[in-house]
Amino acid sequence: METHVTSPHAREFPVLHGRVTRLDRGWSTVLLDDGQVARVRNIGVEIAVGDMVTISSDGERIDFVDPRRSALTRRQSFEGARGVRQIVASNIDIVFLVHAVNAPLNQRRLERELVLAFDSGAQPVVILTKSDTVDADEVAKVRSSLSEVALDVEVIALSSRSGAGVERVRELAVEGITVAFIGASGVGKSTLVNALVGHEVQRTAEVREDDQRGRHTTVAAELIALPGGAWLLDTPGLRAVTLWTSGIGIERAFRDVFDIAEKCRFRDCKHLDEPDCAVTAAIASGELAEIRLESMRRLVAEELSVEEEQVERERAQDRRGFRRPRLPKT
Ligand SMILES: Nc1nc2c(ncn2[C@@H]2O[C@H](COP(=O)(O)OP(=O)(O)OP(=O)(O)O)[C@@H](O)[C@H]2O)c(=O)[nH]1
Ligand SMILES: [Mg+2]
Repeated sequence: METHVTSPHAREFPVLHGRVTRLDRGWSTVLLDDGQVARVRNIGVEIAVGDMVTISSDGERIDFVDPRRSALTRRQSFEGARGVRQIVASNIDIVFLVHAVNAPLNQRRLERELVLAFDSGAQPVVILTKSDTVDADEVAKVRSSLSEVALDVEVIALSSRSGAGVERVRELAVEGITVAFIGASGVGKSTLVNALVGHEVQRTAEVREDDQRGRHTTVAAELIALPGGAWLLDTPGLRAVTLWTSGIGIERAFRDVFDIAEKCRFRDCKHLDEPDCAVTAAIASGELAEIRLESMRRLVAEELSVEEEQVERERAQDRRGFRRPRLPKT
């Protein structure tokens, strides 16, 4: 007679593992490793589009989220969400920061996006869309303005309408990698998705005539398969690029200021009225634009207030008894 030994750890059901392609009010759409699609509840776990997840054996909910190798995270911007984060995109390799060439130039917004992008662990690339709407000189002008703040970052000018420049995005979105599009509403993220896929997968809508602002057409982040084998994450236009606590983001995004500050006499120089401050000297000589320093200060302060909000939030939760104090084991 044959002996059968069943491991006490053997699973009764096969493990269901896959990637979250969409979130809708507490439900995740998961593309399973075997190609099937599952809709499961998100209970008790923080889920983001792009996450790799394991589904419970009854197929009802997400049990486990694989450690994220990168995550684009911002502070929730709605009222009452102090100290709460939102993961906009997870497990991404490149984050494209999308701006429209014919909309008012926004260096300050780009600075914020760069902080989030550098902190995410993915590589930022700037995309300048709608190059068909202005002449080549104007494209060059806007490109160089954006490059002033996007240090060491590639800027791709393109038109989803004519197709000019789109090839460079295809070159970067190689098989197996995940790219995300982030930007204000109406800059043309979904139109570019459609150009890359080759047919309409995402809905798009006209911008407002007077100020070129969009109508928040895309309402949920969605992971889309590209023909070449890459994954593309289209996101709804962000109204506000709010910072989350940053690791290296501010330092990377403001490399120019940090490089100059290396030469200050004091290591903890605040660049106010300290003697031998290299930063104030660089501003006086025109080497550094004062607005860069102001901008950086604002972001550092914002980040500090997010940290304070988090501490305050944890305290409030403790007070409400959401989290039991750890008692020593008896
Ligand atoms: N001329 C021109 N128009 C473009 C181009 N790309 C996008 N548009 C137009 O810009 C408008 C907004 O495009 P969408 O793709 O919906 O913008 P979005 O960034 O996805 O906006 P949200 O989903 O609201 O965040 C549409 O009318 C597009 O046709 C382009 O390269 N050239
Ligand atoms: Mg869209």
